[in-house]
Amino acid sequence: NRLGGEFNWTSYHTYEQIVGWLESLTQTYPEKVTKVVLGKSHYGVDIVGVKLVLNPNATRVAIVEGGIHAREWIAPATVTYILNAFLTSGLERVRNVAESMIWYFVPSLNPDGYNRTFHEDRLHRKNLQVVNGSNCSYFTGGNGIGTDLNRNFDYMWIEADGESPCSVAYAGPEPFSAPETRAMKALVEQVSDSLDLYICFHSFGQLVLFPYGHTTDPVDNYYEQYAIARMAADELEAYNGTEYFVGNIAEIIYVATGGSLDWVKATHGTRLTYGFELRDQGQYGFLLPPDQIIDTGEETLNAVMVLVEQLFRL
Ligand code: ING
Ligand code: ZN
Repeated sequence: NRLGGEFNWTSYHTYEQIVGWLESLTQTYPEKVTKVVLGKSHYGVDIVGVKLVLNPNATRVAIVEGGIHAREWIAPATVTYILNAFLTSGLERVRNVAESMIWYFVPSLNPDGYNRTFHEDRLHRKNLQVVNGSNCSYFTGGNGIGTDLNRNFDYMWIEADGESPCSVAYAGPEPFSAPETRAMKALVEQVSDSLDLYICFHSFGQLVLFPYGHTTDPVDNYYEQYAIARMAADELEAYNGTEYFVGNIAEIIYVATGGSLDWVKATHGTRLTYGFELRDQGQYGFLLPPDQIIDTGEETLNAVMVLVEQLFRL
């Protein structure tokens, strides 16, 4: 595959390159990797993910979401890094983890926004859906046009923030108004009964987050979610000293509603639901240099392995 052949983790890649690489995987590993089109973006671009099955006896499902926010480039890069490790690592530990579940990897849930950050506005965050009657300026570095997809899911929708169409966290005119969030909703609903693990990747801040975003009241399995997150963060830190904090969303970053993680937890009762704020702590912020992709990928892979090992007590 022309695009797949050039793929690496020493630079960031366009949406087209990522999809090209995913398609190349279905050719290289036809028994293991299946292309999944979750739906279409507002501009009509296929939202492409893959289903990975390394062990036909696996029954429990994990979904790995990246790129819901366009400017957080390290998120898609980390999702593809982990997928690649699952397919190519010679380490028994990595293989055991990879084989223990049915995986859905969605590196870039917001293709329109992501494309825009490559050629127009590096700091765009939302999708590119214009809301009737609003007249947001176009070049704004995060505000401007679009719906914040991570405020558009139907749990506690618009309770916290995001009522102004031009604001950075605009929740949309109604829950699931964005085709991108509806696409993820459809995937989650399709696998809901078997879904045990949902991970979404953001940047930046070096945090492992879990529900909820509307309240600091503890989620049902707070201690399980907390203890496993802390173990994962410890393992991440052990790799090369990158420090992480863990906790409830509302407690350790800010009150936020309508996120995918909270909707998955509240609506589907998924046992482990985590959001990572990847590197860094603000030195480069969203503009994380590409020479940090591999270390970020490797340390984050270590954390993800702990989540799965604890899920199954491997
Ligand atoms: N952070 C996330 C955001 O949407 C988050 C934090 C994660 C909120 C999960 C709610 C649920 O604001 C970034 N950096 O986007
Ligand atoms: Zn984000």
